[in-house]
Amino acid sequence: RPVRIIGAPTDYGANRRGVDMGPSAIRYGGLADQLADAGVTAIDDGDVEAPPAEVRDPDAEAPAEGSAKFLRETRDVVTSLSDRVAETLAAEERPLVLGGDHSVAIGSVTGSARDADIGLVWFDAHGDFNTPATSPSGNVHGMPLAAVLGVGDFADTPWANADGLREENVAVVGLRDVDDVERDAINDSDVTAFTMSDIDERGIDAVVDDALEVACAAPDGIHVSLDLDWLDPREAPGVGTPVRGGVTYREAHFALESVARTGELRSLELVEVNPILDEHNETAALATELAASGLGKRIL
Ligand code: DIR
Ligand code: MN
Ligand code: MN
Ligand code: MN
Repeated sequence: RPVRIIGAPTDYGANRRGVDMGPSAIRYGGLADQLADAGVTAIDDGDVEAPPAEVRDPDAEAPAEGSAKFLRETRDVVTSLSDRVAETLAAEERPLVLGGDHSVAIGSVTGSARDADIGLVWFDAHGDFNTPATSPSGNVHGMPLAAVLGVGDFADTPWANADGLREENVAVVGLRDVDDVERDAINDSDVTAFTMSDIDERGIDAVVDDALEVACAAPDGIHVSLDLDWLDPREAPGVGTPVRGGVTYREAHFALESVARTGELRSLELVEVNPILDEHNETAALATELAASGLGKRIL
C-alpha cells in the first residue's frame, strides 16, 4: 500500500507555540528520503488548513461547555483531517499524519475508524485521557484519547467520537505523567495501560507484544499514535511537554519494528514535534526514522 502523507499543522491543543511547525520540521528532517530508503512509496498530500491561533474569531461560539481552549478550531481541523484519512483508506492507501499537537489524533482516529473496527496503540508519556471537565490545563492535547472513546463530556461530542473503536482494543504504552482524575478515568476504563515501570520490569518486547495483541484483536487493523514525548527528552528534546524517564532510541525503534511485523498497521501518526524547542531538528529527524521502522524498513 502506498503511504499518503497528510500534515495537520496545529498548536491549538498545546500550551506552547511551535508545534504547528511540526509537519514542516518532519519533512525538512528527511521524511521523503527515509521512506524511499525503506522501500515505501509515498505521496505527499500537503497540509490540512489550520489558521494560526491569532486569526480566530473571538466572537464565535465555542461548541462545548467546560474549559477546553480552542475546541472550535480543533473541531474544524480534525473534521477535515478525518475526511482526508477516510478518503485515503478508501483509495487503498495508508495515511501518515504529521502533527501538530496531539489533538489532531481526534481526526486521524475518527477517520481511520470510519466504517471499520480498528485497534489503537498510543505511545505517550501522558494518558491524554482528560476531558474539558477534568483537565487541569484546558489544553486539548491532554484529551484526545478520551475524546475518541467518548469518555465523560465527550459522549455528547459526535465529531470527536470514533465509531469503530472500542476501549477493549486500545493500549497505551509508556505512561509516566498522569493527572489524578485522569488516573481514575483510565483505571475505570477498559483501556489497557502500560507505564514506564512495566517496561522496566518486563522489557519493551513483552510490553509491546501485549499492547499489539490488544489492538490487533480488532478485525480491521490498527492505528498507531506516536507522541514524540514518549521517548526520553535526551533523545527527543523538541517536544512541548518533555518528561524524564522515557524510552530509549533503540526501544522506540524496536517497538515500531514490532508494529510493522504485525502486518496490521492501517494508519500512523507522528505528533508533538516542536522544532522551536529542538536541537538542530533532531526530534523531527528521529520521527522520520521511527516512521520508516513502523512502515517496514528492513535492515537485512
Ligand atoms: C496534562 C499534560 N495531562 C494535560 N498532557 C500532555 O494538560 O492534560 N499531553 N502534555 O501530551
Ligand atoms: Mn499525547
Ligand atoms: Mn505526551
Ligand atoms: Mn466508541
